[in-house]
Amino acid sequence: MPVGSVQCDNTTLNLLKANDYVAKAVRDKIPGICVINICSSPGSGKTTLMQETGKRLGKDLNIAVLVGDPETERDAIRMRDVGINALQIVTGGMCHIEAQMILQALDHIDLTDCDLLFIENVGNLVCPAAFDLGEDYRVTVLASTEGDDKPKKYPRMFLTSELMLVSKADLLPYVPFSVEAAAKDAREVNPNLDVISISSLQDTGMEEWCNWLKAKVAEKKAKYAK
Ligand SMILES: Nc1nc2c(ncn2[C@@H]2O[C@H](COP(=O)(O)OP(=O)(O)OP(=O)(O)O)[C@@H](O)[C@H]2O)c(=O)[nH]1
Ligand SMILES: [Mg+2]
Repeated sequence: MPVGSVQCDNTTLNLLKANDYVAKAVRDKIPGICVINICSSPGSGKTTLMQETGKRLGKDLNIAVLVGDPETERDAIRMRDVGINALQIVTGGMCHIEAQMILQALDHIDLTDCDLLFIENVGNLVCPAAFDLGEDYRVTVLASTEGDDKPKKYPRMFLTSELMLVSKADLLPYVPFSVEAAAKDAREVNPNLDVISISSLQDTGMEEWCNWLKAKVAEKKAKYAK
């Protein structure tokens, strides 16, 4: 290789580097807002969880949602149905959200006085793990119906998350899923991971989850106020 040149042959790494610059632009654009990137497989209960969270915390916190899906506006409509400010990001078939989609979306949603912005990522335990969206925290939802072996099979998702929510906890008596086994594997991947079992339909874990969120919003506000 000639002296003074660099061989750029890793397209993926370069794309991710570009994404990181845009993620920084997202952070700079909404500095005081606590941003939570919710990731999971399709159907683990992300939208239902945000609906129930909005019902509980909507009085205390100003919540908004950006929700990504390959097609349809259905999830944003579901959020608006329960009174939450929401904008759909239609990825046009892409299996994850990228930071530039968030940056564009920020021009189309009113976040005046917003305390907490959820980003519901496209259902997928692989690709979303690679893309920083400018979030403060990443939360991975693993449903009891998916099997407890996922943290070791999709480690990057759990490695890059601060919290794992074991969702659909109301179904635990009926499915072969060990919360202890999933938590043990997940913590072998990421020793700092918090774990909460939760059911949006039966209220299990909702208080712990809402307290976790309130603490993160307060931390962000305190940091921004400095
Ligand atoms: N038993 C049970 N079912 C739930 C729970 N939360 C959600 N569901 C059901 O799971 C299905 C999927 O829920 P969604 O909230 O649409 O899941 P999602 O992760 O947003 O789905 P995608 O956006 O398509 O990835 C729906 O039929 C929900 O009613 C729960 O806590 N317990
Ligand atoms: Mg959804």
